[in-house]
Amino acid sequence: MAENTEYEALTPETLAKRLSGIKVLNEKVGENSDLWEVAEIGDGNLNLVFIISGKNGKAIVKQALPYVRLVGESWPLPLYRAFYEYNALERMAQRHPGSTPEIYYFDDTQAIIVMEYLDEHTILRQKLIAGEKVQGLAEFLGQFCARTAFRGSELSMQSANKKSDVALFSGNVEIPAITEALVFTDPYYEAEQNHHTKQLDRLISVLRRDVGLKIKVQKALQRFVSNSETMIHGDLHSGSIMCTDQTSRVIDPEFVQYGPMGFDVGMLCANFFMAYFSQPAHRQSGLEEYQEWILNIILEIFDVFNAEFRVLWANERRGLLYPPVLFEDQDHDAMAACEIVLKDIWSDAWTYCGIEMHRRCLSLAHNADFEEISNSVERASLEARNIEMGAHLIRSAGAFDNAAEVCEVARAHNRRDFL
Ligand code: SR1
Ligand code: MG
Repeated sequence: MAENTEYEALTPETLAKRLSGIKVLNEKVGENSDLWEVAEIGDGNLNLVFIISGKNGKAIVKQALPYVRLVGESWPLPLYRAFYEYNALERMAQRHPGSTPEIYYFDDTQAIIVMEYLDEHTILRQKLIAGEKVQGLAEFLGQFCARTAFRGSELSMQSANKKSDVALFSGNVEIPAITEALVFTDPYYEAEQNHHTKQLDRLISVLRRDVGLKIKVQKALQRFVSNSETMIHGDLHSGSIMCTDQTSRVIDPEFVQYGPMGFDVGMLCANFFMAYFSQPAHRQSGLEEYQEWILNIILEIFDVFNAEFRVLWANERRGLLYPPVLFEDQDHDAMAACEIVLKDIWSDAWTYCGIEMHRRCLSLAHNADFEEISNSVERASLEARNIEMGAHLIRSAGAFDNAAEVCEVARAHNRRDFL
């Protein structure tokens, strides 16, 4: 890397000169950095993302900024998140090979990760807004969530490795703090940075007066901050997944921490439910068919997650939890224990799902599924369905036996007018 020993944000003008000495970029993009074309394509809330094109091909350079891009320099954010993201990507690649972009290079001081350019991939959220389908999406995501959950826990890891990994990631303090505030706390009171569609005023005020619901959310937050059972992506929404028509990859795990097994899959399902509820504003033709396709993704994620988790339970249970010496070796049914663990994961997941559905309409960082609806009356009516469904999930999370029951609740909310 360049001679800079102090952090300096890259620009499209400075990037080629500053990164010209990185061997892997010379291989992947081209030897003569004067010929590189550089564009800044970051549209997320936090970082700079550059695409470099050259004679040999393309690469992505992601650089953390020392503040929240969405808000500005008034909200400082540590650069060290790039270190955690890099380590998370390495572990995800081990736990689910091929699920993430290949990492070419990492520079701690400059908070830079150089990675594979995912040719022809676009952000899943954009595909869902555009009504596009992705083959194998649910299978990929169900397997990703199950494998990372299982293989990052003491069901699989040796205790010493798990403990040192928990210690490593526990340095990632300020980034999970964003989730603790924006996801779990701010939606439920009039926090300064919140905003919402005006027509939702009354519905939101009723929601914020529901003490029982707030307690359930706080209990979920308690588990989020204190239950370090596996390494979670921490921000697995449809903007953290890139797809072609047939392949998918997970990106952006800078919100990584050790946390509850149900968190990622719950947040993921929330983003499909939000895509589902927002669809009437994005299309008329084929609306019902596409909405059902989205619900089927959730059903399939649930089935694939459970099936994969059972396979891992049967074949890879090498950690200290539920050891064969207590079950198989004594002719006791280990799979019955697995079902109980799965039931708890999904009860947690539906709670996190409901909370994520709330925060994207009530807190600081909304999502394009709803934000791109310019007619505020229409947006409010669709967001109202989403918010009410979120509340239903938080209140009843433990009562669902399967995703089919949850999807039925979504269909019922999709037919109702809550304003
Ligand atoms: C201030 S950051 C806002 C949101 O963007 C990230 O992608 C996370 O979802 C975070 O909550
Ligand atoms: Mg992100």
